[in-house]
Amino acid sequence: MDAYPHWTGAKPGDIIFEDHNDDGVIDADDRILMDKTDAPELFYGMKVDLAYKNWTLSLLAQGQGSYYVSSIEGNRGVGQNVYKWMATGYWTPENSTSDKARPFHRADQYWSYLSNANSYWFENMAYLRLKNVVLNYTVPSVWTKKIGISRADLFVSGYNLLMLYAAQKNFDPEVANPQYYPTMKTYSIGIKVNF
Ligand SMILES: [Ca+2]
Repeated sequence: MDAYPHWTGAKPGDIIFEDHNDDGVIDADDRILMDKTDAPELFYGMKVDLAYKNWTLSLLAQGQGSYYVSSIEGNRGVGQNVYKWMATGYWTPENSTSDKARPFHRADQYWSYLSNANSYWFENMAYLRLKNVVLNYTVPSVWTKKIGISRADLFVSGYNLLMLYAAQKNFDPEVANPQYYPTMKTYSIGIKVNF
């Protein structure tokens, strides 16, 4: 503790604030503007359509570039009400290599988001997700015409199938709020018939 400037009352396992102006004291003069944005730098998407004989496969991936939200914004109850990922693997004397702060009361720590705003709580929401996949089979017309159908397609599709990349993995970066439900996976099967 004594090796580095800290707030009064700091304990092992607390967040370490940077002595940005290097004066040996942690105070309001160590505040700096964050060079992060709270809106994505870009959105992007990729679509691939493949066809082979009677089969088609359509893939859609989408993502967004870096932006930062605080994972601990808003009221989440009192006491030791913390997210699951904060409740395990945190710093203890036996686990002293962890960079995760010890459990805390959301309101009464000097390093809470309410008391002294800091970058510890900000998470990068960049991601790339396999959003939509459709596999389609067109039934050969020599079969369908016998029963008066001009075209028949069988398909399976999936929505929100796979997170290909996420800068942080604690919660769904597309929803970008750990208090909300993550996006749901959806699977569909279907038949499309033209008479
Ligand atoms: Ca300072």
